[in-house]
Amino acid sequence: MRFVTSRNPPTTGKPRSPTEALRHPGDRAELRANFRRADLDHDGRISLAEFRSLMETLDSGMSPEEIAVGFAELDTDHDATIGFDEFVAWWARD
Ligand SMILES: [Ca+2]
Repeated sequence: MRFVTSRNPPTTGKPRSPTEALRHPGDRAELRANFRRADLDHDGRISLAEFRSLMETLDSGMSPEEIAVGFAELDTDHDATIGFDEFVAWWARD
């Protein structure tokens, strides 16, 4: 993983994978708050652009490619948006 260190300083336990970048102990209210924060135009879905903004806000250290992969992972019904249910499913996944 040496190639990521210049962009992502060695912080202990810094999550790297799209499915782990946002995962941390949090309750449902926090989850909803994060979803709302990500849903910039308040249409109840997260677009790729909004997802990218969220990842930048959370300082995920993900590249555009990783963000695109992460987005695709979340978008389980392939409608090019992430609904709250998809967001929750992803967050709760183990
Ligand atoms: Ca979707």
